[in-house]
Amino acid sequence: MNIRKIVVQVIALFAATGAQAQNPIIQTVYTADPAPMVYKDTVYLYTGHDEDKSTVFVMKDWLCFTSTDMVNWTHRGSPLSVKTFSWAKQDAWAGQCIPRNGKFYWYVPMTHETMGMSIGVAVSDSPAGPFKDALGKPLVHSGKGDIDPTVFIDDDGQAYLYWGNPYLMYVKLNQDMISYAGEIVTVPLNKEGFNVRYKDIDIRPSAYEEGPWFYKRKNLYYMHYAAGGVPEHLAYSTSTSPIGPWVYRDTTMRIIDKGGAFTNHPGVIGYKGKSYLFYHNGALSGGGGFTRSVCVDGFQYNKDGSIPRITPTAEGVKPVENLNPFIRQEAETIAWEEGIETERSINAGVYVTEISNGDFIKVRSVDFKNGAGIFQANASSASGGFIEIRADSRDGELLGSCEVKNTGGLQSWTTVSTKVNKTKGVHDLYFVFKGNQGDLFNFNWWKFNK
Ligand code: FUB
Repeated sequence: MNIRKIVVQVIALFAATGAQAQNPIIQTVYTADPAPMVYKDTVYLYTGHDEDKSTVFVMKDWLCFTSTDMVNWTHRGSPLSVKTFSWAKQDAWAGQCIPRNGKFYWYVPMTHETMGMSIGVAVSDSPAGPFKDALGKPLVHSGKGDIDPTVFIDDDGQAYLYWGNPYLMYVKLNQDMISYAGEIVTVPLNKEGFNVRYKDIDIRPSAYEEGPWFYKRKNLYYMHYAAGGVPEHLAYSTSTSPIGPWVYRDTTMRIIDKGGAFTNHPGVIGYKGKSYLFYHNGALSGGGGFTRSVCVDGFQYNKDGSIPRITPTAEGVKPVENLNPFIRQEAETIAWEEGIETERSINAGVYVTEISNGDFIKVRSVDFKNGAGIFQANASSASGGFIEIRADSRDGELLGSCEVKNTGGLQSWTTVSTKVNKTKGVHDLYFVFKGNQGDLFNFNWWKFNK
């Protein structure tokens, strides 16, 4: 079944009302293994992509989303896939991207044609890609479980790549970010460092499992990871040096009982003065262990740098700024939606599609300031329909109704407009789609005029 027709059930699964639900943050597609990156004023969220209806890991590409407010996420498409790497066969598992010297380096694990799991590196001039294989071969292959790379550049310019399951390994990357110096080091997974109770690594460790996430804050190095086997919880260790020794600290997120997946995966950032933990669950309708979805919740470091237990919520986080409706906004900038999907074309880039009667998009915290009077939408259609513009809920005040007539085809884009009731101040904005049966139109971007 198509994800769009079942999304509505997430509310029941993850116990929030439709009005408040914000987690999972992406509803158009299954996402996993979040890797957030703050670059300039924007959060780039790189994720894995679980294919619909998977009963094993079926992961062919990675996705990119952006936000400047932490609640409205813009789908930037799929800038990297297994196909980008001539040597790779399958398994677009958890990676991380980092900027350096005007370029963006994205470290990703995949199954090599002959060697098994290996880590590749892709490079781009833009954080949203497209990315190219930087080497034409794996960067790392130890044969000891080369998955889930995390990358960090220390204050002295030394970059570190950590990764692995069941071992935790690292190398020091060279300045070029696509080669490394020295040996691959295997970190001792002992009780002091990672709460591992067994000396024999082949007996599943009780703590460190996979999905490391490495960074520094105020002279303390943090290693977050998925822990404990199946199902996983999240935990962290700290060190005063980038190469350990590590001190086990605590669980950051317990096993998610309701709507969880058997894996979890941390990604931690600070953004606009707040701290966030990205993770994944199986709470979207049709979701589960192989159809996961990325979520985000906020936390505050304690004064001593320790991290409190973080509770997964359906409500997620609050906006850190309002959205400006007087500049072009992409239709695929979404806080919550029901029924639609996104697609990409050469003419339009990423756009919203598969729009049926009653589907809607919610855009959160839109600041109309002293008032908006005109609504414009860029759309294409082979049949036609209406965009109802509503304030604060899907059946809230009707500000206007913008007709999209047949434009001569689903890739024939036209800008249409309508007058709207003078709307002032900050509101959640709802686009509720109306029309006869079938796909009504495609929706590319929108904008209000004063
Ligand atoms: O998504 C595939 C694998 O599942 C990842 O590499 C692990 O971290 C776990 O989330």
